Amino acid sequence: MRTQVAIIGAGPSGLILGQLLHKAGIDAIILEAQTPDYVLGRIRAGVLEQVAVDLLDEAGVGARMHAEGLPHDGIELLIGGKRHRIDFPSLTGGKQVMVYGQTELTKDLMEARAAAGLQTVYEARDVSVHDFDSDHPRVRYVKDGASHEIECDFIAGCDGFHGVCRASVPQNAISNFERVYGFGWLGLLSDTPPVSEELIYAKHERGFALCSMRSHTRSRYYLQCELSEKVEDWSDERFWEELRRRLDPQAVEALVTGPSIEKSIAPLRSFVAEPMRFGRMFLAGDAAHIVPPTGAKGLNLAASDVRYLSRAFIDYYGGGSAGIDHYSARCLRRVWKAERFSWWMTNLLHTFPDTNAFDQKALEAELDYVVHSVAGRTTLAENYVGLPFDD
Ligand code: RFL
Ligand code: PHB
Repeated sequence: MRTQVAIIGAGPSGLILGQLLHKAGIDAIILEAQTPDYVLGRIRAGVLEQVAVDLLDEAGVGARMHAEGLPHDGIELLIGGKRHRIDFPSLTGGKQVMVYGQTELTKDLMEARAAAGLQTVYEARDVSVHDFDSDHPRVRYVKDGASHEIECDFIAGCDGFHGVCRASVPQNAISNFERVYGFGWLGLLSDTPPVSEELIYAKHERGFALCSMRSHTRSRYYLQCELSEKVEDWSDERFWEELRRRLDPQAVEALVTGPSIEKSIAPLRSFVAEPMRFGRMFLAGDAAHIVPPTGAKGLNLAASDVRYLSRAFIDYYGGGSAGIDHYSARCLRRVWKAERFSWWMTNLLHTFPDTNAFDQKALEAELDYVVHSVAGRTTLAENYVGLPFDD
């Protein structure tokens, strides 16, 4: 088998890249280890930056997002029992974000791919990448017990944090930067109306809480929790009780509870691998970097990487090499700003067991500054809605 770009992974990065390449007339095959249902069953991100919305429109998959997604003009920070609204349009020259679940986005991309008759191999086992430091990279995999090999011009490693692409790079060719936070988020999804029209990020001495949503009838809530916690120990009742403790009386009164549809714990981590190009293999999305979810940047970074990568391939097949040569540096500039923002939001809003009294006071002053100064609010808003691209 031969293709121009072999894409490993059918998460958001792989699927968006596949769609953008298709629009540009570039051939690609996607290999995915899991089944479509498994991929759709992963409840993850919910907030899209304007630039990600624009990219999905460009990829031709924006129709349902515009019809069913919820444009948001701001978020609320609940600090010391008091709410502070961050108004995006007035602070960023008119920008908004779009609340639309990763699951829905993935579904739209899968359907567009199927409708265009594009090839995705689900349940591809033992995927391995070869000779990406030569002009003839190859990818091998096993499907239904039979071995296959794909010859290609490029490999796109869109296979997430635990994927095979980054792991196949020689140790001396890659640098990893990492920060672990020692706690996680316990998430709950329920078919109940959201507690508020906008997202509420709550700082509380018992731990951070987030009130988010997927639609007017589906809510997503998170509680900061210990890594040793087990989902089985969190009955729905216990979750709702703990959430109430971390919210203000107005939210407690408005909160509609109900049975959970999904509950899971995700550890918080910051991670960046540099560079993001190894010869003819390129890493994109979670394969190259992880952010703690506090800044809602994970999915958005995946989209911005594949935007750069699709342009790099289009440039290459048009006879240029600047796009592929600058891919890594271009991505990393934006990645590190989102890493910094996510780390900052996480530090600001979570409870850390080892914070000393001085640091605690300095943090309170910083929060006071952020919410009460236009410059502070602007910094938060500008990063939250998404920084502009270089080009
Ligand atoms: P994904 O979504 O992990 O997709 C990678 C795909 O590659 C497949 N794969 C392989 N395929 C073939 N061969 C192999 N050897 C393979 N190894 C892996 C996997 O099955 C998978 O389908 O990465 P991608 O596309 O880069 O997209 C990134 C986003 O999914 C991610 O950044 C966000 O969802 C991060 N994230 C969140 N971001 C937010 O902005 N807000 C959130 O609330 C939020 N919650 C989360 C999250 C990520 C989580 N993870 C990764 C554990 C919650 C969780 C639990
Ligand atoms: C979500 O809705 O899952 C969500 C929203 C905002 C975040 C993180 C997660 O910062």
